Amino acid sequence: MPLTIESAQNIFSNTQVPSPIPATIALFDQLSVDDQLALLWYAYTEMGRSITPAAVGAARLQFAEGLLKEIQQMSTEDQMQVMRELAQNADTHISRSYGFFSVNTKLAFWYELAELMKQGVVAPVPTGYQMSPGVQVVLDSIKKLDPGQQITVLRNTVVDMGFEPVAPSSDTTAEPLFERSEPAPTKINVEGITEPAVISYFTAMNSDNFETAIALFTFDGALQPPFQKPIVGREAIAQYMRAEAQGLNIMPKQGISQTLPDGSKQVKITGVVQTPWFGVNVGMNISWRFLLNPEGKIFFVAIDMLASPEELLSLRPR
Ligand code: 45D
Repeated sequence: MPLTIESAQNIFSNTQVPSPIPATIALFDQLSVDDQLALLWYAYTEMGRSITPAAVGAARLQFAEGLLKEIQQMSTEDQMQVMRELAQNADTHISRSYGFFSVNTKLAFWYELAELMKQGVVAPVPTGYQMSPGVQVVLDSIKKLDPGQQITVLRNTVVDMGFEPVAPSSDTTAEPLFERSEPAPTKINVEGITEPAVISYFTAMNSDNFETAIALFTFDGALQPPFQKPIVGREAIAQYMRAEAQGLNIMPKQGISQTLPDGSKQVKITGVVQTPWFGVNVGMNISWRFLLNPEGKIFFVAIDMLASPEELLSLRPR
C-alpha cells in the first residue's frame, strides 16, 4: 500500500496530547482589538523581566524599515489605528506590506515597535484605555505556559496579523541569515534511535545545511510544522526551511522506532529546540514523528510542540 500523508499524520496519534497553545490563542481571538494589543504589550513586557529576544540585525530590518519610518511620523492616534488594522487583517497598504513579510521580518517589525514603545515614541495603548476583564483571563492563561509555549503564542499572534496576500511571496533566497552565537551540537546521539536518515536530518539542520536535509526526503515527502498543514515536496520544504528553520539548536534526546509490515518505519523522538530569537535562554519541548519509506527516505515528519515537559518521557508505541 502506498504511503499517504493522511495516514502519516496519524502515526503515534495515541501520544498526541492537546496543546494549551491553541486554547490560549482561541481566548486571545475573542478579545476586542484594543484588548488584544494591550494584552500583547503586557505579556511581552512581563515576559521581558526574565527573557528578551535578541536584538534584530540591520539586514533583517531592511524590509521593515520603510513601514517603521512611516509609522514613526504619524500622530499617536494614527499609529494606534495602524496597529489595529494589522491586528484585524484590514486591507490597507501597510497591512498588505506586512502580509508579504516573512515570519522573521514580522517578528523584527514588532520587536522594533516594542523598542519604540519603551522609548515613548509610539504609544502602547490608546489614551484612556480601560482593560476589560477578559484581558486578565488571557494573561493568566499565558502565565501558566512554559517559556517555550509563551514565545510560541506571541509568534503565532504576530504571524496572523496583516492582510494575507493572495499569492505569498515565495522568494526566500534574500532572507538574511541568523548569526549563530555558538555552534549547535553536531554530534547527535538519540537514545533508542539509529536510523541514518533521522540522525543525518538533525545534523544537517544544526548546521543550516538545508540541501542535505532535503535530500533525505522522498520527492513527494512532507514536513508538518507545529499547528500547520503539511508542506509537500522537496522544493516547498527547502523554501520553508530557508525562511524559518535557520539558526535552530536542535537537541533530540530519546526516541522509539517501529518497523511496519511493509518495511516502512515510524520513529518518534522528543527533545529540546532553541530559536535564534532567544538563544539558550528558552528551550522548547518538541517531538518529531517521522515516517520513513522502506528505502529509509523521509516520507513525512511532523514537528509538534509538547503539551508539557512530562511528554518528553512519554514515548508509547503506535
Ligand atoms: O501587537 O525540525 C508589542 C521547524 C505590543 C523546521 C507586540 C522546526 C503590540 C523543522 C509588544 C509591541 C522550523 C518546523 C505586539 C524544527 C503588539 C524542524 C510585539 C521547529 C505584537 C525543529 C511582540 C522550530 C513581539 C520551532 C516583539 C519550533 C514578539 C521554532 C516577539 C520556534 C516574539 C520558534 C518572538 C519560535 C517570538 C520563536 C521574537 C516560537 C519568537 C518565537
